[in-house]
Amino acid sequence: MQSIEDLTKILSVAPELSVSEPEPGFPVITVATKMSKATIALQGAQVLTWIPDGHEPVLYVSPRAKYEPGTAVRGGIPICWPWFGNHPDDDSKPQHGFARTTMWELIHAESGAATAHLTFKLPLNEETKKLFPHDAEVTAHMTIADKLSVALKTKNTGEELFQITSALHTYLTVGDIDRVQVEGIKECHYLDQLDGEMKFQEKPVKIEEETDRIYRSVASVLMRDLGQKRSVFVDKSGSRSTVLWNPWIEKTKTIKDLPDRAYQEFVCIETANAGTDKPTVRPNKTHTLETVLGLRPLA
Ligand code: TA6
Repeated sequence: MQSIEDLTKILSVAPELSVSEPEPGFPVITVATKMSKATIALQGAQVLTWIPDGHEPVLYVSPRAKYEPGTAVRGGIPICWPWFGNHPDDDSKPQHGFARTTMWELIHAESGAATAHLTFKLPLNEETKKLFPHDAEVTAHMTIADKLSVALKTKNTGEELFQITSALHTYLTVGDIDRVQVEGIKECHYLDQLDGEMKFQEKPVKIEEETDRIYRSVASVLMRDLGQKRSVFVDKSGSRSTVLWNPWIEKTKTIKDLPDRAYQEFVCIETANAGTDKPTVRPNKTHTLETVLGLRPLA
């Protein structure tokens, strides 16, 4: 793992960039430009917070999140890789893969007054090969300004093709869960993870119950947050599935790193390759999964 000194040296290229350890052994990078502020944990290359200048935070992070190596942080944009959800063949393997609980390496950092660029690399070794028995180079590329872009690149550096599922598991804050509309996934088919049924989204999407759906869609999503009088757009590429998740009242009570009221405060709108959307990465080819977030007035 890179030391605080290593990270400080890499980040010393620009005054907008810094690093701290809110918890021992858990480095967090801070980006503060005139357009926005962000924090990114080295573990999982996980964006924790993103606050456009003059606005309220866009990402939700649980007040009960644990910041300790090896524990997934509840909130921000967890990177689910090399599988989404349960491991396809072995339930004993970690939910959502191992990328989000592994310390990544910061390999590039630059910033101007308005825009910062960070690149992280996932260390893959004999240990991780037990979970993902292929040769790959995995990097996360972030552009932080008045929009936030996270691009997850999986390059096949081996001789055999492989398949992955993955997600940029974005937690968006909402002002009032009862006054949220999610546009862009109407008239799409979706896999309802609660009963395993394929369904069709006829009506505009509202969050009124436990919601855990994999929509078949390549479209951007617009989340209209009437409570905060704003909309958040979730643009994407390299993704044929959009996951919508809110645990609602009862499920939230079973999630120890979420307060009971949390279901009222976030919606996950995830740019994913999930369900039957399982990209094949051929030797020397790269799959890129990108999400771009930003604010829009509540039209
Ligand atoms: O993205 C939806 C989902 O797969 C839900 O089923 C729920 O498990 C959620 O992810 C959170 O997963 P986590 O492992 O972070 O608790």
